[in-house]
Amino acid sequence: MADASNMDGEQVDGATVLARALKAQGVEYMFGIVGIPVIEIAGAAQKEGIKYIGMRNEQAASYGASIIGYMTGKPAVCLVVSGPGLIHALAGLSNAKENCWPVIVIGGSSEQDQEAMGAFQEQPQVEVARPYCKFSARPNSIERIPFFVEKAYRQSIYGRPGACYLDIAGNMVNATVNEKDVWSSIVCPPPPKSYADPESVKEAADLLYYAEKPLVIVGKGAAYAHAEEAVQELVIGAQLPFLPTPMGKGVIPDDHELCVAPARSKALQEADVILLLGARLNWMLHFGMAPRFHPKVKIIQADICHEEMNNNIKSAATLVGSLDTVVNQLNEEIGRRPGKFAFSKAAPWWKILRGKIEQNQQSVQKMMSEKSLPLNFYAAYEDIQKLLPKDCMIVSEGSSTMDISRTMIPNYLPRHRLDAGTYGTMGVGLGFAVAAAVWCRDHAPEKRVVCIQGDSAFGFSGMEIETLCRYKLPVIIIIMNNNGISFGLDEDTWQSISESSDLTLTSPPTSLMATAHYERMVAAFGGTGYFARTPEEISKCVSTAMNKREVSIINVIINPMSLKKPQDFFWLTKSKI
Ligand SMILES: Cc1ncc(C[n+]2csc(CCOP(=O)(O)OP(=O)(O)O)c2C)c(N)n1
Ligand SMILES: [Mg+2]
Repeated sequence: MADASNMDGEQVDGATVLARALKAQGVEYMFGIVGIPVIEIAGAAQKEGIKYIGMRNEQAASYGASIIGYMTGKPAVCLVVSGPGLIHALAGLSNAKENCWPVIVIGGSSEQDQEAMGAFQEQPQVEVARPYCKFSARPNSIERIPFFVEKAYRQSIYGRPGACYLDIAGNMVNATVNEKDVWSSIVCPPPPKSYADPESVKEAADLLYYAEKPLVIVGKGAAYAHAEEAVQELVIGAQLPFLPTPMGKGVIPDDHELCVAPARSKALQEADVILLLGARLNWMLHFGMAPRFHPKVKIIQADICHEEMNNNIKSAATLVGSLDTVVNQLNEEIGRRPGKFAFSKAAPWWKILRGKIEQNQQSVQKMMSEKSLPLNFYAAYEDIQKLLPKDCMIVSEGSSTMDISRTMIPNYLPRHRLDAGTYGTMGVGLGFAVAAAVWCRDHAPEKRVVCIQGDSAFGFSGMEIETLCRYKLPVIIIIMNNNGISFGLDEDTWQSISESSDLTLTSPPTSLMATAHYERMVAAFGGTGYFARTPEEISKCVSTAMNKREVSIINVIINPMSLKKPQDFFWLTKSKI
């Protein structure tokens, strides 16, 4: 470390060196919770113009930072204290890793000369973070901090995006060095574009050209890559049936006639050629295996990551590269082919899919029209979705709440559905909502953020309603309250067993308090709460909340035994091998 007394020139402290390095790379947001030894880092970041969002739990802070990465393709920072602060943030690191989102977590850590002595909150933090990170490191001097920042930034967005961790020793935060000795880093350029092998592109075009039952699956990798224009050109140009994954929704609007989401199971089971665009054959797509997929299906994979190719089953064609460029290559190749594709709209494949879509729509229609109280999810969602603006950002988490919202709440724009994702993580919702709302405030002030959560999901990070109110972020939180994790007890049963027995022995492990008034919580911070049981009350509350620019909680009472359609409920278990 430089000795200040012997140096000419400006002295600069470690916090400032770090903040300037982050700013130089283009970091716009820092989420976190401060304490020893990172308070000065948050202050220095603000001084450089990085917006600091103080959260109530590091889990939510790390989720918030990572969703900025997904939405913008640039990492945000999550700033945490040593030991337990970092341990809480591992939630967001692992969630980002599984979802392939860029994020940089920065943890303060104990002083270097107290290493192994039992220092305050001492923890081998670089090692603790490493399993979830593409890069986990501790700068060895203040002067070299910018080198590490650039490397973390670059690693988070190059190749398959992911999480990075930087450990800042407590003694480096306030110590000063001579500014002229500080490492001057390059500003990380955007990820270089990569192209698929033209031979593979030809193979893929042939497979699609001769397919009788083609299907395109649009994943969140396509959304992340901003590939919507190329994907729309491909799907609409060749009139291919498509299916979005939950967060791939909106790359092509859900209401497009080529969307076969209501015939999902049938489409997966019978398709003979499937093109995967930024979607992985993991549990969400039943590993690409029979009986959920046709045993002879030919898979074409398009993905940024080599290692993802041929995962679980052997693909017929592998297109490795940036999603937008790869799809454009495919468009060009398809454009060179004469005549029509085998699967014109009159093809038997379309008849099969249309039949299934109609059948499914009828059964959904039936559930929507059952308006007896307490309402089922479909009936409640019908009234909610009518009032949501087409451009709003939907945050969604829960079990039934989330799965049914996938069908019932349409998305029209890419990167506008933020949900529990590949890791199925409950508790992400409010962190996502804070981040999405801050981003909207700064970049799309007319856009609303609507956060639809189960009553269990809301509870994981419920205190972030104070964060929303503190920063005046007018998020509408809709709690689909069915008294539990997927289901619960009705009010009378709850009342009677709570009076007559020891609930720790008798209440079903899924149950939460019956008809809890979550909406009352927000009044403590200046927001407005609404309680809605009937379709009329739902409509009134949603439209009132939409017309105000404040934090709202709408507590929607759902039948505690209202479940998904049977095929949706067992979609996960059936796929197990
Ligand atoms: C971090 C984490 N903890 C626990 C779970 C297990 N889990 C799955 S869904 C869920 C909550 C579902 O209940 P709710 O949010 O009320 O939605 P509902 O299905 O009732 O609509 C839980 C706890 C999880 N997925 N993630
Ligand atoms: Mg619930």
